Amino acid sequence: MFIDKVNVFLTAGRGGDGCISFRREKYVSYGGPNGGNGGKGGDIYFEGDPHKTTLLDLSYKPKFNAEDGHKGLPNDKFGKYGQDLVIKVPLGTLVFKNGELFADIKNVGEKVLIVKGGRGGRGNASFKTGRHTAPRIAEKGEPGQTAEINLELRLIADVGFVGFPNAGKSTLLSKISAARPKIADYPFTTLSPNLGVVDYKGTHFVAADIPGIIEGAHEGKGLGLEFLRHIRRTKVLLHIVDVSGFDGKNPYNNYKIINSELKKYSKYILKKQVLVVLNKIDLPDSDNHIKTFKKNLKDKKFFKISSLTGQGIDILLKEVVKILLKPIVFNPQEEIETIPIKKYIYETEFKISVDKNGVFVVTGSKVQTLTEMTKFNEDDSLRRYQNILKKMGLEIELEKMGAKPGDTVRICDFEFTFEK
Ligand SMILES: Nc1nc2c(ncn2[C@@H]2O[C@H](COP(=O)(O)OP(=O)(O)OP(=O)(O)O)[C@@H](O)[C@H]2O)c(=O)[nH]1
Ligand SMILES: [Mg+2]
Repeated sequence: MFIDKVNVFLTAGRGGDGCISFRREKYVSYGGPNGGNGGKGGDIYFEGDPHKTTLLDLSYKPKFNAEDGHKGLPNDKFGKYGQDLVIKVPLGTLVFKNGELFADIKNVGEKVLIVKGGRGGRGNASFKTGRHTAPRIAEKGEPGQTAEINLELRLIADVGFVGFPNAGKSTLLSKISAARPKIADYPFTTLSPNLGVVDYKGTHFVAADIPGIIEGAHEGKGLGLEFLRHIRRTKVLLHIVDVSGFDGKNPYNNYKIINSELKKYSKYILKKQVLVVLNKIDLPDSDNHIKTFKKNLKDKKFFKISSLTGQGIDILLKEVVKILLKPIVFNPQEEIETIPIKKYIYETEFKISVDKNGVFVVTGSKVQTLTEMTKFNEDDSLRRYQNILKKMGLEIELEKMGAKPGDTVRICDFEFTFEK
């Protein structure tokens, strides 16, 4: 099955907790602190894999977690790092993180860090200072980053085939490559894109055959225009027309319908090199229809082929290769046409609001991380926490908002009583 859009939820590994421990040796009554730091949590990456052509396997598993970091240990032993998770994706995968385009994985082995594992919590050995020689402070590990990810596949092909159903797109692909797409005498035989590698006298290129388009596709008729995203990055389009008129329709009209559907999909798509390919010239009525094309296309070049007998294909491929060998510059607008523009949001260190019960609720990622990394059952840790919040100006801000001693302040899942 071909799946080209998938949502997954990623959670990087949490950092390991720092350790509180003191040296215990014979004849040494006051050993110093020796609790090690926790290990970092595992990161999650996406990596381009040339053997993948669909996002199907990711659709089975909506949630991915990387390993948590291990706890720090006594004797200054650091916790082990959590293992990174590398998720393989097909080339041409666009990664949207929390709704914004984050990465575009185009190359073999290209590895992109998507969510970072949390830092390991500091052990008490690292809190030792000249004044504070026996700290009972250690941090908990930092939570790993999380993100909702939408993946969208845009196949990477050099040449794309477009046209009405039954025009012979799949037949052509099977003739010029080793791909074996389904071919049949009815519309919508092809339900998802097929890729094939073409070797024309030593020049290799990838061709993509996508499902047929019909009139009204931009309104969702037939299979719609969804699959056109897979030819957006191609350098050349072959517009394949059944020129036999066998189905009783006028081939030139069909040609115009496809062009108008393509235009409705994107204003950039027809700026590509498009080669008009009149197929099925082995059938009797084709000559008449070819004349219509000649008249209407004027000096625009077109190619006459039979995907069945192979006639004319060599001349067509020669032209395709000629175009591919020229450098092609993509319009960057083209890529982002359907992609939302990134918005940057400035976040203050914390925000305070008052809920309906008069509780002061403090939010903000910095405060949240600090809270999640604090061991509240250790007095020294708690004191350090209070000091940091004070330095951030939380106390002053709370007072400005009208907090009085005895009021409740909530940070994450913890409630505190406000006092000066
Ligand atoms: N006589 C003749 N028949 C052809 C030629 N090319 C394709 N056909 C036939 O036309 C029919 C449709 O061919 P497909 O290759 O499945 O057409 P398609 O464009 O891929 O169709 P969809 O997948 O439905 O979009 C099949 O019966 C083919 O055998 C040709 O050059 N000459
Ligand atoms: Mg087909």
